[in-house]
Amino acid sequence: MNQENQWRYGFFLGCVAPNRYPMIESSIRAVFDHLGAELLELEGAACCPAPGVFRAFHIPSWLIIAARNISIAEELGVSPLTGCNGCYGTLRDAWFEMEHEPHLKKMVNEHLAKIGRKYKGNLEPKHVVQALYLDMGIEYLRDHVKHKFKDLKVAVHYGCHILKPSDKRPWDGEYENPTFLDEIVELTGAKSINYQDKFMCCGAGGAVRTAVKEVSADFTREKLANIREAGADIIIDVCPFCHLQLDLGQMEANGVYKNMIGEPFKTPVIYLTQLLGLSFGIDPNKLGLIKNHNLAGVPPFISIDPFMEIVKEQLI
Ligand code: 9S8
Ligand code: 9S8
Ligand code: COM
Repeated sequence: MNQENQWRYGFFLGCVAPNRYPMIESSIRAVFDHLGAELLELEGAACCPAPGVFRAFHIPSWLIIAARNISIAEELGVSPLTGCNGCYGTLRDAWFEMEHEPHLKKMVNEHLAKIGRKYKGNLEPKHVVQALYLDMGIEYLRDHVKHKFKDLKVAVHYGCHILKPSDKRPWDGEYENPTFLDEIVELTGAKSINYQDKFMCCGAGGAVRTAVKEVSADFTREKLANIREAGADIIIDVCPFCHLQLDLGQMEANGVYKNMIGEPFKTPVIYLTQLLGLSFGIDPNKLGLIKNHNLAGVPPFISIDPFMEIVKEQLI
């Protein structure tokens, strides 16, 4: 198949990246462009809607809104592609459930007909990591590596929805100890270190962050303590909501649990395509790694300067 046709996707942004962490969106665009993949705009796309929130209240509404979002990509003839685990969870679970239960697809289409839309279900929703690892493949990515870190210890955080529920995910049976993300990270020369309870939730998901901040911050505290204990220089994630929790939530954990944690946590949080882009030789400005303003209350909340020092010493 022609490579350029093969790698065309409808870029589903979700809410958190465009509103809170635009550097994530920008780094995904830069890396996909560099790899010769085309990202089409999904005009009029709404919230996925968030799986831990909407699905928990009303499954039919969740399904119909998800199907509407997918149908925007279908009109362009491409798979929806998202860099968010939560959006991936919704789009992929909804797609899977409608494929396996025709009455759901029928119900959804009865509703979509009222706004002149039809959901087909012939295009599989994908995660950015899925496109990189399964569509393009490790060898193709390796061919683009220009610079390698000599000594960078990374705590890889997968997050929940990229792996589970396993029957609706494409990772070929490897769900308890997956390595796909570590393999991509290690292409850059970085070392993915082991840490206690690596597959634990960041604390944000399932609406926990919204409902009970302290519980959410407690998860994050535990996760960050394990990461610090293992000696990680940075955290790598693949979900803007995890990113928000590990960055802004790191500040919150430092506040709420200050008597418990000793020194405040200060581990920089970097999105996968920001790291990969550096190793491909992409301008750090395009990857959202250079701060050119002094506005308060704007992310990253945990300084990434220590990481950029390592980048300067080892990479550029
Ligand atoms: S959209 Fe609205 S809230 Fe969110 S970022 Fe991802 S999950 Fe889907
Ligand atoms: S936010 Fe993103 S995917 Fe989730 S549910 Fe548990 S972990 Fe963080
Ligand atoms: C997690 C999204 S990425 S949600 O809170 O579970 O909806």
